[in-house]
Amino acid sequence: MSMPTPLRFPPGFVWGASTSAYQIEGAVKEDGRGESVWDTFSRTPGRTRNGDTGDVAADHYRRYREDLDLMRDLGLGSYRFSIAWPRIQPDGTGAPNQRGLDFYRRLVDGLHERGIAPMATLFHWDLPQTLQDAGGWESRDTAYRFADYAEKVFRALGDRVPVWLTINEPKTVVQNGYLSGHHAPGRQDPEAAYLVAHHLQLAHGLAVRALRATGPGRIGPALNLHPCYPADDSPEAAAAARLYDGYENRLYLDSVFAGRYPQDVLADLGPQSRMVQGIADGDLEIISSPIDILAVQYYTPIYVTAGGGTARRWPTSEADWQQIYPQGMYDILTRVTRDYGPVPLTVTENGLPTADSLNADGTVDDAGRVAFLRDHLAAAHRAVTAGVPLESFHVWSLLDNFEWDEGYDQRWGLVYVDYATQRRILKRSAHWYRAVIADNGF
Ligand code: PNW
Repeated sequence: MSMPTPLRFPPGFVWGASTSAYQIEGAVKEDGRGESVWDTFSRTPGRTRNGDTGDVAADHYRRYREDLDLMRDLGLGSYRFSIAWPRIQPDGTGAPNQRGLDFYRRLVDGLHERGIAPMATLFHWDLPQTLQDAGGWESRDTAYRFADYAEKVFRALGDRVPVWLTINEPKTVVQNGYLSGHHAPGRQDPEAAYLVAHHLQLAHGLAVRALRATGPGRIGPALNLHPCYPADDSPEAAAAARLYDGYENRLYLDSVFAGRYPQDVLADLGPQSRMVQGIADGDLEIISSPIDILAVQYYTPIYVTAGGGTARRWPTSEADWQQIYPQGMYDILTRVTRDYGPVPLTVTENGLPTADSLNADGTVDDAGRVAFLRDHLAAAHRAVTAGVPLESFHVWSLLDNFEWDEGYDQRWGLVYVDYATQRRILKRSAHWYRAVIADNGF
């Protein structure tokens, strides 16, 4: 009888989990927090499933100590969270709100006390509403407002946060916020969308520079990368997949790593597009300021048809946009290392939504999540074996939370949240992940 060979990650590999502020904190009026675009959007009838909002969410702002203890019990080595800009600058500008900073200082200190490394995202989509009213990311000034906010956070927390991530998934803001309109601010305007992309990239670069000017710490972008495959063997599908890859991946990677936007995307947008017109001299130098780490978020592949549409090849999850394809994790990690590396990598999101419920015996059996994570981690392990400098992996998400326009129906957590009582219950996947962490593999 033969046992399967266990997968062991390299010594020192770090195991973590991710969340974001608006999705878990609640307490939207607490301690001087201002309003964000997600408050506005989620309170607009018809925008979110069941009219759900982040008003209460997982009540993490009040229960963070309990959540810190949960993380310690799981054995996490890293916790990725985001800082809510409207807690730090309620109107998006000016002096920082001390009570907002204090919350994150308590959180970060609580992580250190438990031996967990903090990884802080500066922007996970909760733009102060006053800045949106002044044009939001369509306005170049928002990038400079962001740099000012980042500097204030660095000055307050820079001595105790070893890794910073600038903008979470600029592409999702572009595509969901400004193309499909499914996310705040709910626009459908392609010309605006790519100008927003440029300003998000500029904001990223300005924040990198702000960190260099204020102190130590490592910094990089958090990009959701989608491997784009041709849906068939035709040269037309290959060409369409190539351009699709430009919009999905190279727009964000080439600008950061090579200081240029991909020519095929710029040509497709056209010289008169708002984006191309909005690129000022020196912008790409700022955007390509050297980074220390690239955070990769992988959920799904995309299959591109000859006509430039998309096709479905693998089973989808509870999220209609997610096809389950673990090999995509290997493909994207090896690709960024080949094309842009070697750069230290961290996976900051990977996960699956499941229709979980609490059993009568108090357990939550999310076998699908266990299988998903096992298969994606095996693919990440193959990438490491092939030489990819991956230093850590974070599951999306630590807790069930507010899944944006999908509200609370989609549960992405290792830990089940009973919203009626805010009780936390470890799912089967959390028990499994704890063993993976303890063994540095499985
Ligand atoms: C990410 N897509 O969003 C976000 O960073 C998280 O806040 C979110 O909860 C998580 O993934 C799960 O959705 C994405 O359409 C949204 O491919 C959409 C896509 C990918 C990621």
